[in-house]
Amino acid sequence: MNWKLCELLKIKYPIIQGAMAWISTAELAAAVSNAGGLGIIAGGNAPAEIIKKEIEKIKKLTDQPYGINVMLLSPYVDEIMELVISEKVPVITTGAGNPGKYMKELKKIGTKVIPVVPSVALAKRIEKAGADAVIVEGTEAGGHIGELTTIALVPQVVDAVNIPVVAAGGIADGRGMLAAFCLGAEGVQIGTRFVCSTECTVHEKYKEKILKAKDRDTVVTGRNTGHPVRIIKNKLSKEFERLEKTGASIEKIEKLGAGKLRIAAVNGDIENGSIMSGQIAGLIKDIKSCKEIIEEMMNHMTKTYESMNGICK
Ligand code: TUI
Repeated sequence: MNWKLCELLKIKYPIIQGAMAWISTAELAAAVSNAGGLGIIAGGNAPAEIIKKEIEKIKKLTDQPYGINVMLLSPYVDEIMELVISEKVPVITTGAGNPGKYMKELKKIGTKVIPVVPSVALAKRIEKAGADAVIVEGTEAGGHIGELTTIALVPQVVDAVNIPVVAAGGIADGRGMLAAFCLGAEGVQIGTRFVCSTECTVHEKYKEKILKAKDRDTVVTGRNTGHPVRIIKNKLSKEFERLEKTGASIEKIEKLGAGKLRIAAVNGDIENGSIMSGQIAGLIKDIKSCKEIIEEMMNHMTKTYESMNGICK
C-alpha cells in the first residue's frame, strides 16, 4: 500500500512510536524503526549529552529513519534543538508547547517537524509555522495530556489543516487504527502498546502494571496545576488526589510529581512512582516484539475493514 505519510517519512507503515520519557530509549526506537514504523527517542527532561549517546546508539542499531521527541518544557530544550540540528536527525516530534521558533533552522537542514497538539487552534498555528505533519493527541493518551478526546479532535483538525494528521491517544490495535483513518488521519502514534514490547527497556514491573490494568485504572493528576498527567492508579495517585482535595498549593502538587516517572520506569517502584499510561492499557494483554505488534496491527486493521460489510444487513 502507498501511504502518504510513509512517503514523507521514508518508512513502511504509517505508525509512529510515541515518545515516553525514560521509556523510549534507542533500543525501543530502533526496534520500531527496524519493524517499518518510525521509532522515536524521548528527550524528556534529559540534557543534550544523554540524547547524543542515544543518537549514537540508534545509529548502530538501525539504518532506518528515526526521530527525537523534544519536550518543549525541558530546561535543556535549546541545547537539544542544537544537537538535533548538528546531528541532522531525520524527524522530530515535539510535546507540551509550540516549536515555532525553532522551525526555520530545522527546515533548513531537512528535518521533518511533527508537533503534538491538543487543539485545532494550535494545529493551525504550527501549520502556518511550517510543520510537515501534526500529531493530534486525545486525552485518552498517557502522560501530559489535553482536554479533548481523539474521536472528537481528529476530524476537527483534519478539516482545519492541509498537512497530514496523525492520530494519537487510545489506539493499541487494528480497530483503533482503522477508526483513526475513518476520521481522516493518515497515520497513528502508538505509545502504551509499545511499552509492552520485548525490546522496551522499562522495568518489568511497569510492564506488568499495564498488563494488569483494567479500563478504569488510569486517572488524571495535576488538573489544577495546568499540567494534567494521566497515570495508573497507585499510592502516588492517591496522594495527588489527597493534595488536590485539600487545596494544596500548585508548588506542592508539582513537587510531588517531580522525578517520579524515573523511579517507576527505571527502579520499578510502582507504588511511589508515576506510571504514565494511556486509557487503552486495559486492552493490552501480552508482551510481543515490536515487529509482531506492528504486523498484527496492520493485519487486524485490514481484517476489520473487510468484516465491516457484515455489520449492516
Ligand atoms: O508531551 C506529551 N506528553 C508528555 S510530556 C511528559 S513530561 C511532563 N511531565 C509532567 C508535566 C509536564 C511534562 C509526559 N508526557 N504529549 C504531547 C502533548 N503536548 N500533550 C499535550 C501537549 C501540548 C500542550 C500544550 C502541546 C502544546 C501545547 O501548547 C500550548 C501552547 O499553546 O503553546
